Amino acid sequence: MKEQILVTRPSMPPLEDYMELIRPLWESAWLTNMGKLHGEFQKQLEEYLAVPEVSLMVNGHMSLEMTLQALHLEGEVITTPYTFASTTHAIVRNGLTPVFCDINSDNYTIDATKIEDLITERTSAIVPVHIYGQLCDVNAIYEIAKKHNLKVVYDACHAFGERIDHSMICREMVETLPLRKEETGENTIGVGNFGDASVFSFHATKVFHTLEGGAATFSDHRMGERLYRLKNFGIMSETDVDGVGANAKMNEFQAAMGLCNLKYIDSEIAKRKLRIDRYREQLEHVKGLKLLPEQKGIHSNYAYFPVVFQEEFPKSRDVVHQLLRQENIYARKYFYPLTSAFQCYSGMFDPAKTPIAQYVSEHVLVLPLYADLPLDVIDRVCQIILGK
Ligand code: T4K
Repeated sequence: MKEQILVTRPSMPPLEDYMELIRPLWESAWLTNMGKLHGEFQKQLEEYLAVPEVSLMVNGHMSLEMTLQALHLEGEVITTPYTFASTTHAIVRNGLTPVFCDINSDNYTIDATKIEDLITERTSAIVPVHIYGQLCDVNAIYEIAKKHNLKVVYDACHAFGERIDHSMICREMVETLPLRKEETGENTIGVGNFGDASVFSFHATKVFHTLEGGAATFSDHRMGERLYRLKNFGIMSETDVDGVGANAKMNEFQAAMGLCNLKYIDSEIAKRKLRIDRYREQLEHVKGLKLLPEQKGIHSNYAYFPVVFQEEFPKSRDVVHQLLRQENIYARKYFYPLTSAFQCYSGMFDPAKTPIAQYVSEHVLVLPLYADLPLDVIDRVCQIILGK
């Protein structure tokens, strides 16, 4: 039997790097609750992501759940069903009602042209997802949110470290950005600067990881204060608890892994690009196979390689999935089923109301992709798909 190939494999920094960072923890015995490594990681991350503020969290899901809670939202939230369970669950677990908007067939992000039709007097926010690291139509979403006075929280769990050329962003929104081009001299904007906040996942399976972990990015300092309370039980001092918080703090071992991985992130992304290029060389322009577009003006992190198997292709998604499995290669149906079709939401939503999302979800397969994926495995995957 050939070696098992999974859809992803975490990037591991040199063990010595990690040991060096965690060794002092045996002396200090300070393991969590905003320790020294937590502080250092937060600072380095603010710089790398080019955002004004970062609040570190135990994982991406809690980053989203707490950020929504910090905004004191009510009623309905417009979002996409084409995502991981977390996005929809975070909305529902805040007592809010998700209203599902269809996605666009080009890059599978929320179709901004369909958002306004879903707005009611109960709508309080929009939660779009930069799915697979594809940038949503941030300009249109900005306009809609401004017009209807809605909050926007981006699920940027797939978009770690992405940068967008200034020229891609509407002038008015650029004016509102806290880190201005004139001050930073940068020609690009970190993806975490859009909306009221963005949330990232640093799960083991992500482009960048801290074992488990996540963060919210934002520019309003009051958001930072609220998140700090929410992630630490609402504790202000030993005797002062002024909010019904939970526990979502990042610990020192996670922060140490983050500090290590941050050193290598650019080369890891470069290796991913090489692998995506290899896939593209063989699968691009094949009739019936739809690949993600290479978005102009966006510095991608090459997070995922989804392929949509359309009817014109001789094999269905499910057949290819099975053929790969027979070869011990585990591609994944990210994201099937739609979150609106989950058993836990049975009878509450109609997935047929988002037909493009439904179609993509039933035809998509995410192929194995990670920084050290051998190139000959990619060739083998392509041969199986193309039936050579
Ligand atoms: N929003 C979006 C849009 C998201 O995609 C996610 C997470 C979130 C929010 C929430 O962020 P977190 O709270 O998770 O930080 C995986 C990940 O667990 C999840 O983080 C990710 N999205 C989702 C897309 O993928 P599963 O259920 O597919 O995980 P699992 O255990 O099947 O692992 C996937 C593959 O990775 C396997 O083939 C094995 C490999 N793997 C996994 C782990 C845990 C490893 O090689 N090493 C490992 O340590 O959700």
